[in-house]
Amino acid sequence: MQKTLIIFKPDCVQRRLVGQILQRFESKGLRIAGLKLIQVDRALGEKHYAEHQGKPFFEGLIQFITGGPVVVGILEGNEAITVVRTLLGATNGTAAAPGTIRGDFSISKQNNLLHGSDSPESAEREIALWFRPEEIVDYSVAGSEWVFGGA
Ligand code: IDP
Ligand code: MG
Repeated sequence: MQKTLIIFKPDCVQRRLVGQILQRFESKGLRIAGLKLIQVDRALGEKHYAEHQGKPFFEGLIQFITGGPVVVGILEGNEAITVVRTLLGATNGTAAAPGTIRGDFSISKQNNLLHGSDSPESAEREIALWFRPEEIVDYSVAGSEWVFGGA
């Protein structure tokens, strides 16, 4: 079972889309292993997006991610990293396929509603950056054998 980090970015919170998008992840069968609403400060934003430092959109991205509260969570399930990235769709909301979260709700390159970890290494780094160990909750979801069963 794999864990991945998701961030409902400030546009998602302000547009009151958190609930219906979280429902998509739950419906898919992913387990919520951590969830909280926080105001991101510049230091955390810069650490999270360190790989984009120096790019032309970096400063705008930091202004965006610190521009209002976010909901950050950890989802767990079979192939959770890929599953979440697939549900999110392409980075650019104008190009994301209909049926994906960004395809259905975003029409912006920057304001694309959610972040999802892109590899096992990123997931490990990001989970450690955003969550203290005691905030990550291990429990079994009723009926999960029906969701995760088989090959
Ligand atoms: P990802 O979130 O799909 O992994 P990345 O390329 O890692 O996409 O970019 C991180 C975030 O930076 C994007 O989700 C988006 O919010 C923002 N971003 C990426 N490219 C651009 C751009 O060209 N202009 C403005 N913002 C961008
Ligand atoms: Mg990325």
